[in-house]
Amino acid sequence: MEEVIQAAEKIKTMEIRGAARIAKYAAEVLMKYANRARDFDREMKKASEILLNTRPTAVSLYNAINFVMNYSGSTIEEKRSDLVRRAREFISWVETAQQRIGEIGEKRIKDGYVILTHCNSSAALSVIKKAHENGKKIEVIATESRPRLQGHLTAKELKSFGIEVTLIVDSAVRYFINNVDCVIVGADTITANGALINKIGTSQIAIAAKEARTPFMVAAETYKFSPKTLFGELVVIEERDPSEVAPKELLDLGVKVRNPAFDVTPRDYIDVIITEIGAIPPEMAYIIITERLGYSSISDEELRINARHFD
Ligand code: RI2
Repeated sequence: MEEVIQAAEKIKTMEIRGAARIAKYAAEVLMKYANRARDFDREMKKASEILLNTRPTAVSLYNAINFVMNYSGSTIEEKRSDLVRRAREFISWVETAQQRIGEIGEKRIKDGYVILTHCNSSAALSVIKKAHENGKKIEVIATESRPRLQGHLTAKELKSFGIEVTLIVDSAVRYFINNVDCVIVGADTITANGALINKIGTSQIAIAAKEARTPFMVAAETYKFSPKTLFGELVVIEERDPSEVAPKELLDLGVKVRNPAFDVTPRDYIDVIITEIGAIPPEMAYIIITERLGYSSISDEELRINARHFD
């Protein structure tokens, strides 16, 4: 179990981060651990709980773990090989979905576009990179994304692809929004009513974009849609340590610091969600959860048990 605990620590401290990356990593960790588990059901359940109790907001983690843990079989060997098969399937879902999102989303990017992005989203960057690959001359404005500065990762990544990028502080978004042709961000979770939960600051960008009539697009694989919200649960917004925001001397003075990692953008601000199965309006979230993720067949009670199991 030590390796699972270490893996969980990497997710918690954000050494491994990004909604898709943590989901894929959890599937990889479960797959490896399955080869070692002896008291199979009990040990796998324990491992999945440890991984799930790391970051509460990105539903991709919950969906990945549920997907992998939905194994069946009558012997331990059968269960093990079914779990490994499911983990592999999830990992390839992540990879192919991001590629598809790039192909679908890049059609929304015209030659000469200036695109604003926030934080560091592999799905959003897949769209931007694909547009560049297809010969479109584009420029990107990347917000630095306080407090963890994931915008630096975005700037580096785009630069290494040969894409022009300008880094700005988060509070400069409205200053630049009239120079921007479209906004594209990723998602940690999309709720049943089409709201987006993404890196803190996303909703302010959405407001600025709406005011300036700038299209606001979200790139999100279907495993970022939340089945739990269909059954009425609210998304838990992770609050991280104050030390990420303020220096010790300020904290020692007793200054109160709040550090929510995510915020909520209502669906009215979203023009389109680019998923691997198409460019859809946020109103289609319900259909994705029921028909694509298959949660129409699960009873309310089953879902509650499931949710409790992972609490
Ligand atoms: P991809 C990140 O969260 C950001 O909020 C980003 O928009 C989202 O995950 C999706 O990332 P964090 O882990 O899955 O940096 O598109 O807190 O890579």
